Amino acid sequence: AIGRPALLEEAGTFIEQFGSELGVPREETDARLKRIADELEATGTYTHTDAELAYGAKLAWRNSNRCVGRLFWESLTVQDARAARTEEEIADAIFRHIEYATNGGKLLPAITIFAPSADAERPRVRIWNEQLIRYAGYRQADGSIVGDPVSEELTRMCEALGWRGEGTAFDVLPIVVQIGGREPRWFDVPRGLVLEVPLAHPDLPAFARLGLKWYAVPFVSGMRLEIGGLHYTAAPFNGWYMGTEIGARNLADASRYDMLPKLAALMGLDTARESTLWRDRALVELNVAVLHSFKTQGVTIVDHHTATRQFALFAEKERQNGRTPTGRWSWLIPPLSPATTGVFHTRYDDTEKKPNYFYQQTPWG
Ligand code: HEM
Ligand code: NRG
Repeated sequence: AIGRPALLEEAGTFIEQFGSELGVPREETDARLKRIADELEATGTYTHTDAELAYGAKLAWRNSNRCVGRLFWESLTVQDARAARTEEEIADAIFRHIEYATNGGKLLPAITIFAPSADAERPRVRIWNEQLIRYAGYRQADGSIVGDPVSEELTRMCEALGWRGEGTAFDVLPIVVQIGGREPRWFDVPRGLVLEVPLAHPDLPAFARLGLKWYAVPFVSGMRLEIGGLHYTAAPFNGWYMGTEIGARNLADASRYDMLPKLAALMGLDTARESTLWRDRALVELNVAVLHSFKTQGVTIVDHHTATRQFALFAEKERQNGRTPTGRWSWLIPPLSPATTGVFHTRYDDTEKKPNYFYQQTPWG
């Protein structure tokens, strides 16, 4: 647990940054600091204003060293759901977020922020899912997995709570909401809210026979947003996909959907020897299919060449504003053809600034 002096100090640092970046008059910042000290004294915590909450969430994105998409940090839309008190109210706010951000395919970066805690270890709200929309993974009797292996454990937890999926390779998991130490509750996402993209290849008609698809929007829901010493342990956010996240990892990793051998067979490649580079050739075509399919179906996506150029622009803008851009090189480089992008040949300062988004323990311990 964080003591009051430590919380007051964290709050002060954030309020000063908020004031200086947004040009708040000195007297106003001083008055705000006094009010926070009083509220802390009286209640042990304090409450962000709407403006502080919104700017804090944007700063947290700007400070996310592993994120290549930060050029657009100022465009984040913030839904304030701090007043949601029941599991149903929380689920409703989540559904509103999904609908707003999906926007018929023209994706909008957004975050929904639920009630905070002064103590990160005692959350008032947790969302058990790492992403609001993800596919279930079912362990079979023979040890293989149907669906997304990354979801195996959450799938089992959902089943233990009474949820049953259809058993396909693309069952959308329910959203599991937990308030304080209460029993978690699950909610199916209304089908009409889940936009998905069936995958086809522009010049390999047989590709469609793989029966692949992916959901349109990555909604990260497991991370803790920390602003001015307050911990928003449920604060799901989304932008849009960089194609390689799906094409070079989710569908390609041997520990995920493991599609490279199947695609290579379909392409008629010689898989008997590694030196034919069949994996690399299949990987490129899988990524072509992802970008092509999202594009033709009108769903926002960015390729890794464009995304890394946008990131370079972000870094340049940060320097122009007198700040040192921070980043983690090993995450910023794309998993496909990294050395063809500028970030591969650039070094980044990996200092962790706050506000920021942090990992937290799995809620079921
Ligand atoms: C990570 C792209 C929006 C915060 C990432 C990663 C990519 C990416 C490619 C690496 C993911 C991985 O390797 O698993 C983008 C793009 C966006 C976007 C193209 C489009 C607008 C956002 C937004 C936020 C955000 C809106 C928060 C407000 C983060 C964080 C991580 C991350 C915290 C690290 C996640 C982790 O460690 O698992 N982003 N992002 N990003 N992004 Fe973004
Ligand atoms: N790699 C994960 C998603 C992580 C976050 N990526 C984003 N975030 N693009 C996957 O599902 O593939 N975002 O907020 O847009």
